[in-house]
Amino acid sequence: LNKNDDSRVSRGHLHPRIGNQAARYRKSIPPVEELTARLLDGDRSALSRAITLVESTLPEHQAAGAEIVRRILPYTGRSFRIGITGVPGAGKSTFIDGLGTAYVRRGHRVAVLAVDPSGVRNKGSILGDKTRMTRLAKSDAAFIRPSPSGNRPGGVARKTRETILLCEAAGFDRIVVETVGVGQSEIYVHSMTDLFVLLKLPGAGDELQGIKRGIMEMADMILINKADGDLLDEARRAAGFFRNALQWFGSARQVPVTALSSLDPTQIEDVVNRMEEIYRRLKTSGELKQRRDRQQIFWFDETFRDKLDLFLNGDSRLRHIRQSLKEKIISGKITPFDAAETFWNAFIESLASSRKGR
Ligand SMILES: Nc1nc2c(ncn2[C@@H]2O[C@H](COP(=O)(O)OP(=O)(O)O)[C@@H](O)[C@H]2O)c(=O)[nH]1
Ligand SMILES: [Mg+2]
Repeated sequence: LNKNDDSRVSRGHLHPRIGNQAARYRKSIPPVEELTARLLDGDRSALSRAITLVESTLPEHQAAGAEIVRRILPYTGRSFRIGITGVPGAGKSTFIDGLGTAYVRRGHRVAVLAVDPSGVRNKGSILGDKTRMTRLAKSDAAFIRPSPSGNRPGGVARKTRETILLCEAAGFDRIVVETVGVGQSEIYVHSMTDLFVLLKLPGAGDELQGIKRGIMEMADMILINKADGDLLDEARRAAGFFRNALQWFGSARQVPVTALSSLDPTQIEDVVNRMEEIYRRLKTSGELKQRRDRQQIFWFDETFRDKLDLFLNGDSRLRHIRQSLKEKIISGKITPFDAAETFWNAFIESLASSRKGR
């Protein structure tokens, strides 16, 4: 299936003046062959360029980006993908700065990416913020890229997933994806990483309330951050609490819980050792492959659903029919089941006529 086949869906309603824009930008796209070769050579500007294409809303750029991803696919998959989630202020950027620096010291090349579907930018709260990752930002062996923008969370996350592949092809072998728990973002990041880490603040007794449903099932490792100074005792207590809580949940999985100060490089080293141990185990047991296989299927389903939504919302007739059916359901004029049947038939009709119109 060619991704380009569906570009007309978004072209129709999202970018009415796309033709002009595409013409203006056409010249500025370096040939895909050249960009791919340079990227595989580890050229950072080619990597940035390719990511920009993947993130673009212009169909022409998207097509070029998709083509690059297709070409570099054989050179991907050989990194350890680590997801980090936690509320703002939990210390994610500080921790990632330490984590990345430790990895660079061990000879790895580290890429830090972010998924932030909230769309809140330029407030100093940008994920993947270089000002918080001062040590890492200076390193030649590190690449930091903030969250792509966009209003469809699945779309935002998919771009990051493709960016992971581009980074791997460019030689980055430790990929860190940061997110805040907005909407579905945790599910998305969990679905693109090998190890999903929950970074927690030392809670004040209400640990469970602060935890979104499902996060305990998703986390592969829980770190209680800021275990230093006045918060040391509180952090240790929280760690104990979580170890117990995991038992109550009856979790069959081994989820390590550690109190940590991200300001202490020695403690970061310990965490890195533990992460690497898990990575080795995942690889040798075959779990890594299984997990990534499941993720591939998740993204297939997710991307298809997303395309379907785009189609449904992009067709004004369908939008109208759907809305009036909903009103009829509420006023008791039609059952939800009959309404779904009616809408299905309208959908099939639209699909057929859009095929004919091409
Ligand atoms: N005492 C202490 N402060 C920390 C620690 N980790 C982060 N911080 C501080 O917590 C604040 C928020 O950290 P930041 O990394 O920006 O959090 P993020 O929003 O999750 O990325 C900053 O002032 C950090 O210096 C830690 O382990 N101990
Ligand atoms: Mg941050």
